Amino acid sequence: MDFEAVANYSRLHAKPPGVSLQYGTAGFRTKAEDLDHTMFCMGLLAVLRSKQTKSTIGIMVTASHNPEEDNGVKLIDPLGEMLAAAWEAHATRLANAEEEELQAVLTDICQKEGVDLQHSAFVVIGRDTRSSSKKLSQSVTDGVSVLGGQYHDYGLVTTPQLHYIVCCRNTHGNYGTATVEGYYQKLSKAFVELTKQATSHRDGHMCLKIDCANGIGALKLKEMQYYLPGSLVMHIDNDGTKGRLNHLCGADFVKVHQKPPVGFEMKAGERCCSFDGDADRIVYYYIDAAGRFHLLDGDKIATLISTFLKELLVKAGQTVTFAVIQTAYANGSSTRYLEETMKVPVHCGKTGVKHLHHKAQEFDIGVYFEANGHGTVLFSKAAEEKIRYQAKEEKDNRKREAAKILENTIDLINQTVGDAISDMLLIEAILALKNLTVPQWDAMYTDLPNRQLKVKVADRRVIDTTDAERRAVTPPGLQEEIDDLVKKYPLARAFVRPSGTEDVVRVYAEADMQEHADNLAHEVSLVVYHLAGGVGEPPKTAAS
Ligand code: G16
Repeated sequence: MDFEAVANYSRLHAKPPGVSLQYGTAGFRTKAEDLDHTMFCMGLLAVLRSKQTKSTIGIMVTASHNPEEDNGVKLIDPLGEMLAAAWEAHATRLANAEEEELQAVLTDICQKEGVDLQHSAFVVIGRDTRSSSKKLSQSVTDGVSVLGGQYHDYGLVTTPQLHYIVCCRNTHGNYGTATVEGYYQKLSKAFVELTKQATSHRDGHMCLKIDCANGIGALKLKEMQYYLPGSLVMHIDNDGTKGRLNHLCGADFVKVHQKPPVGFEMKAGERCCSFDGDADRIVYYYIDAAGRFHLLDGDKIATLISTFLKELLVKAGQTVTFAVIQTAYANGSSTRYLEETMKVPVHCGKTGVKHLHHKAQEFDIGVYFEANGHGTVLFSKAAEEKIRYQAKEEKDNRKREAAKILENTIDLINQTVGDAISDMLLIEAILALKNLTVPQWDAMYTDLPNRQLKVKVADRRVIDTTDAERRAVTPPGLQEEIDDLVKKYPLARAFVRPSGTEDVVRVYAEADMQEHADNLAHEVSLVVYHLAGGVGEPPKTAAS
């Protein structure tokens, strides 16, 4: 390692004084102006990770659902999954090291992780559409180059596209071709095959209005349109030509505020969906004849996909282990429906798809979704092989047809990470195949009214949680106060947790009526404000 060159380059990407960052739920996130040094360090770290794993590593420059002025970065591991937890700690140490400590930290990581410095390193880089992303991705390439790593810059891509590309490169094309075109070809071929048997879309039912959060999703959907059949009519809105990224639009806005993007025109019954800024989340919604808004979030998506897969597995006569993985944000009704009506085992993990992904890997088929619309389905190698074999060799026509649909479903799903485009195509295919309208899908179960709020505190790390973030351990007395408040309302539940992507504490509450959920969320917010060092004005009610 040429430490002198590292030191020289590091001076060009100087660490801003007083900024201390942590590799959080999805990498580093903060104001873009504070990230140049972190980006450089992540270039260095990716080279070490690549040498250690003898694989291509990905670096995505994005702050996903955060506002335009923020940015962020995360590393992608060899099979397209999130960075291993031990390396998250290395990332935090490296990013926070002062210039004179850099050499010691790099050496220590190499020793601890047995990095073979003689091995070559290859890194692929992608970025979202933020105005700060291009320059920051150049800081990443400086870090990669100074340690002698090779790289390929894929430029503007969705986060899931880069995850897909990393996986393709490391599986030598088995997962698909490692290009954005390869991604379009793989998904569109599976979508066309899957919807061949559907009758409904021939009547023009596959018509969808898409809010792209003024982000990268719009660009990529427009490119992908050429690969998709004309029967899928996409009206792409919030495409970045007018509005600001994630501002009053996008999956996070729609989910949290439980209303359509501002200025989004919707006809009654029209099927609509929203992506987030880097197109790794999706939620669906519609308004009914009375003008009421209905949200179909990640829980409803998980339920739809699980129902579809379970029916096919029964038809194909396949016996596999199957589970749904949710987080504490999952609506109580969804968990009850999955467990009691669908008889599907449900597990609860900590927020962050990295946690859900690992749990889902324990099953032949693991469906994981966060309520915010971030999720996917994982198939074990054994289950995938069984399905592919049956799709080819099965003598029973009915079973073979079911296996073929399962096989195309596997190809349509981006198994590396939650992917708004892939999830959207799968949902469209399922609705077409099952001849289901969105109100019919919505009617599977009724959500308990719920409310999410954010509270500003001086240091959100004063809140520590346990039991998959459903209970607060610190500060003292907080959980007891929450328990007392929850007792006031029927069917109520509430929890608080520090966000890993924004400088806030998140509050979630659900109850039998919207008014109760709103009151409970507000009361819990006040408790957080008082016991966890709230700053600024005390939280206002959800209605205000
Ligand atoms: C990221 C993570 C998600 C997580 C979300 C919010 O999403 O990938 O798993 O649910 O942040 O996390 P937190 O509540 O800790 O801020 P995205 O879409 O922003 O990458």
